[in-house]
Amino acid sequence: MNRLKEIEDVISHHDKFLIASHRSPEADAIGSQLGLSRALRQRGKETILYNRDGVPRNLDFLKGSGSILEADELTDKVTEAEVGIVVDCSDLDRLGDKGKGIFRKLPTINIDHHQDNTRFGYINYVRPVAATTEIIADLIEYMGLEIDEPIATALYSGIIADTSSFQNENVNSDLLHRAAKLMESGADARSVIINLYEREPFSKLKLLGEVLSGAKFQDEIVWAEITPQVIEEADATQEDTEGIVGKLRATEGAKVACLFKELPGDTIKVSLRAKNGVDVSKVAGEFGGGGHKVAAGCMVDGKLEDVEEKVLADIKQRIKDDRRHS
Ligand SMILES: [Mn+2]
Repeated sequence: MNRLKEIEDVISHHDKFLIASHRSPEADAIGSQLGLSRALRQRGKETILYNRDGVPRNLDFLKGSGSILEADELTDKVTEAEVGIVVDCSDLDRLGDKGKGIFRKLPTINIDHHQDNTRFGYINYVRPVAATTEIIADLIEYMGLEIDEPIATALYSGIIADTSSFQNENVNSDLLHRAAKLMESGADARSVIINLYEREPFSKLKLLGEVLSGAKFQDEIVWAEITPQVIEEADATQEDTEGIVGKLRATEGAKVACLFKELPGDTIKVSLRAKNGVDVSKVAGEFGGGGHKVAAGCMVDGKLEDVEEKVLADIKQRIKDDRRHS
């Protein structure tokens, strides 16, 4: 049976929906939540929106962003929800403990584009397109609902974020057609760019400078590290560390970029970006994480230098194997 039809059937037979996405959300997560919620409301449905970490500051321009509840704002109201919809989230663990507990008890529709999605829903609609908001747009159209200006802007944000403004390998003509249609529906493309890329605090620039000055480049791998001390010295926040790994990837001759971020308690957050072949979701998978071919990540317990050594060795091997096969 057609998945969109299955989802539409469930939606038409219920009234209250809890819509969630992964922790530390970015524009594809929040845009999918807001776009879908607004569309369901057109159909007279009630929606509750949840995200463990709330909405990042740079997405507060999206209409309805104030209605997304964080973990400590989730009240008993949530228990009234009949159906859960999880968007842009590969695994229930990524909802956070509270969210996971709630969604385990709800019949859940899982709408996502991550290739490593664990199919945790009772309906799973997983398509390897560039952004989950593309799938949400298809669903809204399929249900015969209107993509109005706020929905178009929310969905367009997801496309911009997950393609790095149409720069990634995942860009194809379908995606560009979808983006064009969203603009026809009123998506405010300029304000998406301003909010996503031109609202950075000065502390972020300072932090970027610090981190890049310590970067290393060897064997087609470029990498850098962030320690709590560096963040403190730049007077920066954890949020300010977003996007740094993308700058590393710009290096000519680099096949893989990695950022090693030391978190409290000897845990290292590893962010990976690739170009020219290597599948970094496999690297992340090796260390208990996941993601996409060109963008992935994992959390690894251990000392910074040990984790660096292990992860870099794994990447080096893959680059070698890759060369052998091509
Ligand atoms: Mn996404």
